[in-house]
Amino acid sequence: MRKKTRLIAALDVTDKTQALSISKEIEYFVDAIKVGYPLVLEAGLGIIGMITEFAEVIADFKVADIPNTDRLICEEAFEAGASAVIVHGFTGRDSLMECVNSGKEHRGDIYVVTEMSHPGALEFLQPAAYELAHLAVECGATGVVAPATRPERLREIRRIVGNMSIISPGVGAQGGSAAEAIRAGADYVIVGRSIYNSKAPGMQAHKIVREIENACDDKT
Ligand code: OMP
Repeated sequence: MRKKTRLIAALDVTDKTQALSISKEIEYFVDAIKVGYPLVLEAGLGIIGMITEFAEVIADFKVADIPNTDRLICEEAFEAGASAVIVHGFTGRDSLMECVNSGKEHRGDIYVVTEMSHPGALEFLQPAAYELAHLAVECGATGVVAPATRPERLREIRRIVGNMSIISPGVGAQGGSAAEAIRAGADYVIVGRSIYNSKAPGMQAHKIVREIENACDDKT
């Protein structure tokens, strides 16, 4: 993924026309557009290829199954045009390795969820988050997903994964701040509702990009 604006837009809308018009409006401001079940279940897998006209697509399928099923899902996503797939690591090393291998075969990226950004993540995922980060490193994933809602946890996950890429959701609607996530070690922030529910998604994306730029300046 290019690293120009460090903004990934999560396009969780369920209307294809709206998805394409927002993609066009924000294309200049994003390094990637993340597409998941809400849009794909409504518009079909072909929507991934359509959105690649505007930006690289990350397929957020949170893949979490046995190795064979995981490989089949990753293949579908890459063959539809996605350049990255988000997967879970809690299914274990064999399942995750199958995703990583599929990524290598398709020259695509695999991002592994560590601690999720929502409150419920404290129940099961938080206790395992650092182990999941280690597992992502050991399996050779491209990067991890870590919470903008808990910068202190993000900072620790950065320490564990070294130079590995971190993409960080939870900015805006979930209460996290783009600037804080970047300062805590995120390479990219993921923003959904604050952009796609805005009356002017392009302007909103631009505003977040400026916030990220300022945070990067603070770090140097
Ligand atoms: P907003 O809360 O609307 O900005 O959307 C956040 C996006 O990031 C959604 O597409 C979520 O599914 C996704 N996400 C999280 O919010 N938290 C996580 O821990 C992981 C993800 C993700 O894997 O993208």
